[in-house]
Amino acid sequence: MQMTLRWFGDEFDSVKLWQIRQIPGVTGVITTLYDIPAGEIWPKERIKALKDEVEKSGLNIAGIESVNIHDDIKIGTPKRDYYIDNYIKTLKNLAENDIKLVCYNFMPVFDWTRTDLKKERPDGSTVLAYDQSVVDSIDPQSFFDQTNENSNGFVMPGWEPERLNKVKELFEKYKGIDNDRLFENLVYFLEAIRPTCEKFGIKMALHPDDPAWPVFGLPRIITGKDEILKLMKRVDSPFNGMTFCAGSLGTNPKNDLPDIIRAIPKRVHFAHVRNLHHFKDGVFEEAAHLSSDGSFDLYEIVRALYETGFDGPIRPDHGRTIWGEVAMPGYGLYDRALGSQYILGLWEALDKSEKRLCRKQ
Ligand SMILES: [Mn+2]
Repeated sequence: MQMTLRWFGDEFDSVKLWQIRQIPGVTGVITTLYDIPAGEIWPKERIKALKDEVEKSGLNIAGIESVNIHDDIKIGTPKRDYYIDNYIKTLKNLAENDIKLVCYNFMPVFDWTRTDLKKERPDGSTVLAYDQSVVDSIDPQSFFDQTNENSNGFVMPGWEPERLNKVKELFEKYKGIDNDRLFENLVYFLEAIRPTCEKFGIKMALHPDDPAWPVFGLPRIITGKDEILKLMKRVDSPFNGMTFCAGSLGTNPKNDLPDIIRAIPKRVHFAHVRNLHHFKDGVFEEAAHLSSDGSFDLYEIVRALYETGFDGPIRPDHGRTIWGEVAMPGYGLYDRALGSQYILGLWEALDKSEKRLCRKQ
């Protein structure tokens, strides 16, 4: 297991590499070339420059989040092969720079969805929150505008302004795409990149849908254990794996998070570990990582990762905004640093208990 933090690059992130380097036990970052639109090839020199910058600070690039998938691939238009070919070239360029973990998602139009980016909690901290009734009462375009207005001036991942004027057009294109079609388009994409991934040892880590149900009438296919198992079996190769995201899968309280991890041993390539507080179905807010602050048992989640031999990167995912920090909602330094220490503490306790048990036997 490697503890990491997501980092959006010097130009976009309020958090600096030297600060990340000072968090005990955090040895790498999960990063991206944030300015390259989905569908374009990542130049080898840009990847090399990013890698050099990270390594100069004493960290490494533990993986990429994300290389985004062009909507033509998700929709399955005649242009998809062109975009898949570009994706393969990007994967090769990454592998040649020794970067072999790629997180991606297959959500139509919107990435993750939250209805409030600074909901205040009783202690004065602010968090990302979701209320289904808000989504039900607003059109997608206004929703998009609202999200961008509330992001403290930062560009939110998956909510890039250049997509803004395309929302209507995209919704048109997704007409007729149901869950089955979207699933088949995902399989088509995975089979197409498979030879490259297997040749270079690239691990693809699919991020589950967030929230884990359809929003704005768009299809959603990676929402729980059955759907994940279906995909793992359909493209049954170690390259085809998951990003286990507690906060996304856990939006549905019916999802048994440790059970999902145990159902796909060795196919969890990357983990996002955080906590949510549920109020009722479809209404939740993000919480501090500590089990007692939210609805998830973080000990059981980390134990499931530990006991299935998880050896990829973990990131503390989102954090609360605390101590007056001005940062991209969810991606401040302070609370993610706290979260990383808690997860590392759980991991150390599990590891030492296990070793003590081994000595006794
Ligand atoms: Mn996540």
